[in-house]
Amino acid sequence: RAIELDLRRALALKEFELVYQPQVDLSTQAVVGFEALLRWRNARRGLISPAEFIPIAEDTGLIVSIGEWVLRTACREAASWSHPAEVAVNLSPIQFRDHKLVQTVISALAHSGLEPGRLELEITESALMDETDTVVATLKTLRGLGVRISMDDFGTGYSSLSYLQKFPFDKIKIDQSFVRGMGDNAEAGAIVRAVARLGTSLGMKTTAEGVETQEQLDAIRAEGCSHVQGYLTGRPMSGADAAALLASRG
Ligand code: G
Ligand code: G
Ligand code: MN
Ligand code: NA
Repeated sequence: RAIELDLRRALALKEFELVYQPQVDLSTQAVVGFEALLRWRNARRGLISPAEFIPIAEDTGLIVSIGEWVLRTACREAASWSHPAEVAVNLSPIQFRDHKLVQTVISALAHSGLEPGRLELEITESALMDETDTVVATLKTLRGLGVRISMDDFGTGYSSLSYLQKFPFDKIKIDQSFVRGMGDNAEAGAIVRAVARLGTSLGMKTTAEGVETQEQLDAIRAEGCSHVQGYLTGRPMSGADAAALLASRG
């Protein structure tokens, strides 16, 4: 496929960039971190969403080298911030099949000088679906480095709860679909509340994702989520803007 050929050249042509979306601590209202989100800017194709090219990168195995670039870049940019905010990086399930994943993380931390506690790795439960024991062992090794581990898109898969029992995640990210549903149906609100409580009981932070309105923010605060990430509290922005936002806090 033509897009696959373009994707193969994208790293060498420096066509990738990261944008950063603020993560706000609801107890202080402060921006305490950013999620790094990958963007591909191709001369002919324009700006391509990761939803479009990540699946191709996964099918072709290109995700391993792209993911390495994401880790290195996110760590380097975060290390340059004037405040010790966290940076969250999404990991594809395919990256867990790479035996060098732990070494890649160690190397990204070492080269950037980023304190391990400031790096958060987001994984979806699909990463845990196959070879659960191996993936859990890798997560424990990563945690041993001091890195934090989040479960992303929580509630959208089939067996999220069983994975919470297999690995002590630092944070649960409640999928946007539940936040979006809160206005219209009582069930979505009840689920957000239950997950927030589950997180509290398990000693895990809970981030509500995709919060776009003040009403949603008030609701997720009332339900007991510890963090929020969404267009209301900050759109994804350039690394320079993220650095400026932190610096403006003085
Ligand atoms: O930023 P946006 O909402 O368009 O992202 C769409 C999807 O792409 C989300 O599911 C997000 O987790 C995923 N994504 C964004 N950046 C990365 C990345 O660096 N690596 C991986 N594996 N997925 C990413
Ligand atoms: O799968 P993951 O949670 O990593 O995906 C995050 C994606 O959600 C990013 O692509 C980001 O652009 C998008 N996103 C972040 N906040 C909002 C929001 O408030 N509304 C919508 N519709 N999308 C959001
Ligand atoms: Mn994510
Ligand atoms: Na998510």
